[in-house]
Parts: sequence; structure tokens; C-alpha cells
Amino acid sequence: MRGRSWQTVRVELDGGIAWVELNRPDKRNAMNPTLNSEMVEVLLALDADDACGLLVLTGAGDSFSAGMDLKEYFREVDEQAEHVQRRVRRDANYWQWRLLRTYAKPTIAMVNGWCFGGAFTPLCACDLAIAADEATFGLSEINWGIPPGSLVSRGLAETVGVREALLYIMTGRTFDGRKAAEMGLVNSSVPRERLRAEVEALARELLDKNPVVLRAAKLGFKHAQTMSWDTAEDYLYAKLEQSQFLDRTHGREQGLSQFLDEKSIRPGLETYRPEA
Ligand code: ACO
Ligand code: V55
Repeated sequence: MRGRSWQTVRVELDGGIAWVELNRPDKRNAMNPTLNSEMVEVLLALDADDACGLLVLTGAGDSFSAGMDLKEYFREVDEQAEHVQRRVRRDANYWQWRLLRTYAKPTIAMVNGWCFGGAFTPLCACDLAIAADEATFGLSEINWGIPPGSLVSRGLAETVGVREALLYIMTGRTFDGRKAAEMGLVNSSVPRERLRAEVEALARELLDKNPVVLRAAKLGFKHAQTMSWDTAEDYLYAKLEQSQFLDRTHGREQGLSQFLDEKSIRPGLETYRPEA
């Protein structure tokens, strides 16, 4: 990972946080085929890198992302053989949804500015999201003649209510960061000058948790969403037991003992102290 660089993505590793910036500011970070295939590489590289404990997805300049690149992802691919379109779509979907949604490390979308159309897929796929009050969101597909494609509507359906989703899908109206927070599309929204500090504070809070347990907790939640109650009960118990098996630090025993024997923590109010 260290020393590698990409044309359309910038990665900065700092104290366990990987700041991943979509980096085509002149094109408002629109996602072209190059960016999509580079993002696949970036996510796989960070997954393998112990220096990355958590991933923040954001955009260079004043945009998160203006969605799919209308020139390079749509118009230019229209002229290619069908298999090219399949490959181009596969890369886009692979990082925006498949890799991100079940990423082993916590993910936070930091929505710093423009966020349109296809950008909603990675936004919804991230575990958590914080926006700038000044950010502008829109499901603009209707404005240029297509319904939302790929997993945009599916991601939205999982994240916000039906009335809000359909209003913005059908009108293409824009909304700001505060509205995004109100509808639950993002966790919160803060003035742009405080955005990075706010995201960093949340990231540090998560980096203090047991990473094995955190992974089991978030993946358990995401997978259980589409299961029957019976299957979910069995699966979530299996996940709980799997996390004890995988957690070499035996966090559960430490937590129990610090509360029940030492009476040194109250787990309702604070996390256990990991022993070295
Ligand atoms: N695809 C391709 N190029 C784009 C995109 C895009 N989605 N968004 C912006 N650009 C390019 C522009 O063509 C322009 O390029 P140029 O300098 O070579 O002419 C450059 O980025 C700057 O764009 P402006 O429109 O001049 O920037 P401005 O800051 O005034 O507006 C805004 C920003 C609102 C984001 C505007 O660019 C816009 O409406 N973009 C399209 C947003 C959109 O509808 N995205 C597609 C959603 S549908 C989907 O993703 C499936
Ligand atoms: C969108 C996104 C796509 C696509 C077609 O509406 C439409 C967004 C990520 O891929 O292929």
C-alpha cells in the first residue's frame, strides 16, 4: 500500500485511518471507468493493510462525487462492445457495493459537497456517514433522462423512508446536509469547517473498540437485514460465537471480569480496558 499511487484516487494513512479521496476535482469527482477500477484496487489493498483500521470515503475539492461520469461511463461506453459495458458496470458495482457494504473495517462516508446519482451507492454502502451542512445531494437521474440504475434505489430503500426516497427520485430536487441528517441518510451534519474534525473524532471512537467484535457486529447487522427471524437468530448467535473464537484477546472475559470481579468498569457507560 505505502508508496502506491493512483490517477483518480488519493489515499492518506494516518494513525489507523485511511482517508480515501475520490480525486477528479475538475470533473467534480464523477466516477469514470478508471476511477472505478482504481477504487477496486484501493479497497483490496487497504483491506490487506494492517496500518488501516478504518476507512473514510470522501472527495477532493468541493465535491463528494457528481455521480457516474456521463461522458466516460455512459456515452463513450455506449459505442463499445457489450462486454465492455458489462466489465465497466462490474467494476463500478464491485467497489461501490459489494466490497464496501461488507468491508471488514469500519467505513465512514464524509460528504463534503456535491453528491449526485450514482454517488448514493457508496454513500449507502458505508456503515456511517457525516455530511457538511453545505453539501448538496440529488437523485438527478430523472433530470437527464434515466431512472436510477444499479443499486442506487436499493441502497436508498435500505437507508431512508419510502416517502422521502420517492420524492427525491421522482422530482430530482436537491437537498442539503441538514435535510440528509433529518431523513437518516447520514448520521449528522456539521458546518463544513468542522467536518473533518467531527469525522476524525468518530473514527477515533471506533478505533478504540475491539476490531474483531466490531466486525462481527456490523456484518451481523447488515446480513441479518434480509433474513427471516429464525435464520437471523441462529446466524447472529453463530456470529457471536465466531467472534469469541476469533478474538485472541478474549475481550468478553476481560469485560466480564472488570465488571463482575474488579468492579472497575460499568459497561453500560464505558468500554472495558484491553489488557496487553
Ligand atoms: N459526468 C461527467 N462530467 C461531469 C459530471 C458528471 N457526472 N459532473 C460534472 N462534470 C464535469 C463537467 O462536464 C465539467 O467539465 P468541463 O470543465 O470539462 O466542462 C466539470 O465537471 C465542472 O462541471 P460544472 O457543471 O461546470 O461545475 P459546477 O460546479 O458549476 O456544477 C454540478 C457542479 C452541480 C455537480 C454539475 O457539474 C452537475 O450537475 N453535474 C452532474 C451531476 C449529475 O447529474 N450526475 C449524474 C447523476 S446520474 C448517475 O450518476 C447515474
Ligand atoms: C447508475 C449507476 C450505475 C449504472 C447506471 O443511477 C445508473 C445510477 C453504478 O452504475 O450502471
